[in-house]
Amino acid sequence: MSSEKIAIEEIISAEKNPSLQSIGIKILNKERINENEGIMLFEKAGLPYVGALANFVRERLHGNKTYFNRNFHIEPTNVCVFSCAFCAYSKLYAHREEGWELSTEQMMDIIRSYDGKPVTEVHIVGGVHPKLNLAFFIDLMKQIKAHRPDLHIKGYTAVELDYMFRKAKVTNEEGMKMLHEAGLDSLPGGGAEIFHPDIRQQICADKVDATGWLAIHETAHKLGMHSNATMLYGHIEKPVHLIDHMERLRNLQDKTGGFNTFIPLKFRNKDNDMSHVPETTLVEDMKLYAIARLYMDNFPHLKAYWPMLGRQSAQLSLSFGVNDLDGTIDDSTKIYSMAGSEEQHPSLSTAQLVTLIKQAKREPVERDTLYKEIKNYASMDEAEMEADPLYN
Ligand code: V47
Ligand code: SF4
Repeated sequence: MSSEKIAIEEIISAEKNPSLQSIGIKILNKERINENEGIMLFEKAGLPYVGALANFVRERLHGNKTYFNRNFHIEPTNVCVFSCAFCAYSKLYAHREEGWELSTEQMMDIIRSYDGKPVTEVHIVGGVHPKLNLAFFIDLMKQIKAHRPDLHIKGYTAVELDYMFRKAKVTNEEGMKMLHEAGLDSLPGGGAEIFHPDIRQQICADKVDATGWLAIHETAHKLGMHSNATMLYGHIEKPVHLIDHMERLRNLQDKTGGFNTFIPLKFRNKDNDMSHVPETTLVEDMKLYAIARLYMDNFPHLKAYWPMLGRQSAQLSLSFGVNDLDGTIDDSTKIYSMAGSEEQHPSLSTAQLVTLIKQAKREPVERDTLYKEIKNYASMDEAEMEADPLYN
């Protein structure tokens, strides 16, 4: 028996609460935990217990490997027809301040500015502009692919797609096929927030609901595309809503297997209509990641989005179930910095990201969007990287 298994068995048998102990045994035996057990972990378990279990699962799945990719973001617009209470964009729009709207040419200039650079993915997400329609985005996909065919396009949340398809009067399947054929490779996980209607009604009542969000992702999976899923945590929701959210995603994943990564997003309270709601503590953040790792047993990867969480907390999360830190990103992700994320100007070079992972005694692995390994940096010398413009 491995020393890791002996160690976790000791931790489980030292747990005084018999119900928590039996959850631990299930996890050890690769059995699925149910909704009540998930809620019990939130309500009764301490961080050391869930943390140790989540770390055990993380290492059983990935060893020390910690993935990142080299990507950049384009936010086509911050104008949005919706009015999510947590969103700094929607507040701006309500007050008609500081709107931006990039033309196709401006977005292609961003794409061209990465010519010759070893990025593998562009992440395109923005507000839901009433004028930017399906035809506009099909044309953008085609232009990007004509310029750089090997660049993976991960674009549009289910919220943007739902609006685009309804406006164009096409079904999910028809619209998704058109975008996919034009060059869209996969979907990001945004717009999921909290699925439970009691919470969704209060924080984002007017955009696509849980059924609609899940239907869009199911359609993408059926067409062979992959996608991610997010969960906006740490505001007015309770454990029952978090578990309900994860349960719905776990069920769809059982059906399609199309999700790559689960990404919990920490609610930030600056400059939005929920500024009175306090943010979660570091202990709560780590506990959330750990429980997510334990509950989402059919999701291969758990990602901490470092620009939102902050680089030190993201580093810590690597001991609480997380095995992916997203990407090297430049300073273009305004939706988070506007809402008060730790990182006002999120930017990390490959060398810096690799160092961050190594400091946590994990093994940095560059991946593409679909988790094909591009390069393992475990044995690469830091001085060598600092000296090479490819990594800076
Ligand atoms: O759905 C908005 C979130 C999301 C706030 O798939 C906020 O790889 C916290 O799609 N506090 C969009 N979060 C982000 C998104 C994403 C991000 C990173 C990686 C991936 C991926 C996808 O941003 C929205 C919403 O949940 N958001 N405002 C806020 N105040
Ligand atoms: Fe619009 Fe997205 Fe902000 Fe909601 S979270 S207001 S859909 S940009």
